[in-house]
Amino acid sequence: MRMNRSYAGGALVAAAAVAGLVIVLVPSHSGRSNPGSGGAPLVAGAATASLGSLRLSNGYVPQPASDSVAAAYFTVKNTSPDPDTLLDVTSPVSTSVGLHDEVTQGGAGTMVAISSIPVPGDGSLSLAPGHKHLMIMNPVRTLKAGDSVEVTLRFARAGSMTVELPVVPFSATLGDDDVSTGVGASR
Ligand SMILES: [Cu+2]
Repeated sequence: MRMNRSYAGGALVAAAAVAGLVIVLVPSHSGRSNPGSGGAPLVAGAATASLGSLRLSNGYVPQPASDSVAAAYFTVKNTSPDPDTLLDVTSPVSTSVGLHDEVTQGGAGTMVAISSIPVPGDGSLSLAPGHKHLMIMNPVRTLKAGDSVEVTLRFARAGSMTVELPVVPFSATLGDDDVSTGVGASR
């Protein structure tokens, strides 16, 4: 397991946001990937929520290693044939919640800011370590396991969904081949 959370990377993202840049490349804050599992280890006690034909599950925030940045993950299943789009995310704990993806460049994981995330019709959108994620910059309070983070997800078709994401110990977010969560990680 590698934890390459980069404080400098967070500062770069914040600076780029101020500068109005759409795409920024910064060092990855999570070197973890989940090949073969679809990238979404299930987490015990994770949040669920529904809005129209959208159902959110496995929502959580791994307890961050830094006070300056945290990541959030969830899956949204769309039971409608009509596609939707996650446009943006807001939270009372941060004035800057971004949508990020991770790509591999020159063998190193790198984060890239993305402006929206599609939710396919009769399909799902999955945010997971090593893949797409929410990036919560400079939370107004220290996020510790047992705490929760309210986020409001704004979708183009369905509207806004507010959900409380639990902050969980980092060990709880490992895949089923790393540690038993009691839930399993089959997909
Ligand atoms: Cu990120």
